[in-house]
Amino acid sequence: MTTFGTVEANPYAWPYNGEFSPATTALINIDWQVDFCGKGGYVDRMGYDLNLTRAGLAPTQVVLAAARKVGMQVIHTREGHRPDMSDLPANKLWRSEQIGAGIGSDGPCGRILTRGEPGWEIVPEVAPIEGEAIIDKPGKGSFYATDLDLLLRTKGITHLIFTGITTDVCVHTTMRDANDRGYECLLLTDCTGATDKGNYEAALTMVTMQGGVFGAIAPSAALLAAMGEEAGQ
Ligand code: C5J
Repeated sequence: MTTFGTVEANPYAWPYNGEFSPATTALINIDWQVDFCGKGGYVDRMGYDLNLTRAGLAPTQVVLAAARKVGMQVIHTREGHRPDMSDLPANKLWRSEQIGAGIGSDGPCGRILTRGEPGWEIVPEVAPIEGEAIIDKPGKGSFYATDLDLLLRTKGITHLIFTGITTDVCVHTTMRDANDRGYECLLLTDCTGATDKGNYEAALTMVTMQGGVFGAIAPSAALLAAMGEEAGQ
């Protein structure tokens, strides 16, 4: 079984147990959807700066290629609701309407955060390929109301590496839940972004508190170095 040494990470060399293997590690790409980083999508409609949520796309492409090369499991998630909105909590609908981007309402990319619509698709730069699992989730966390945990345990996955958007919402919720479930988690700092720079920075800091309360953080170059790859290749 191929193994790699530790990643130079913060606040500890990741993983805690000294090495990781592509056979037991999954790259989890969270919500790289048009709705979160594309023109006319949900985040754009709310008036946030797309440069912040798009910033991690290019480094994520490099990590994705490296993960595929070594045969690591790659799992993609998408946030979205059924077209009849039967899985949309009333308070989530209300809140999205308050900010002018009502979930299920029509927009330039189709109905906002609605399964099957153009805005709900993963952007082409990091689109899934044949054989990669896609988790469709109605909430922020990727474990809630999905079979992600079942998939991971069935494949014997114990270590998770995260990219995606947004750092402070869906990435954090998923990473926190994963850590509670015993998965050893690493968040790649340049492969994630938030709708607010301060929240992005704070979310990264939160991971590192208490000796790595939710896992560790590292730039993608550190992961690639541990895997014997070079950034930008
Ligand atoms: C949000 C997400 N921010 N993917 N979703 O509503 O972070």
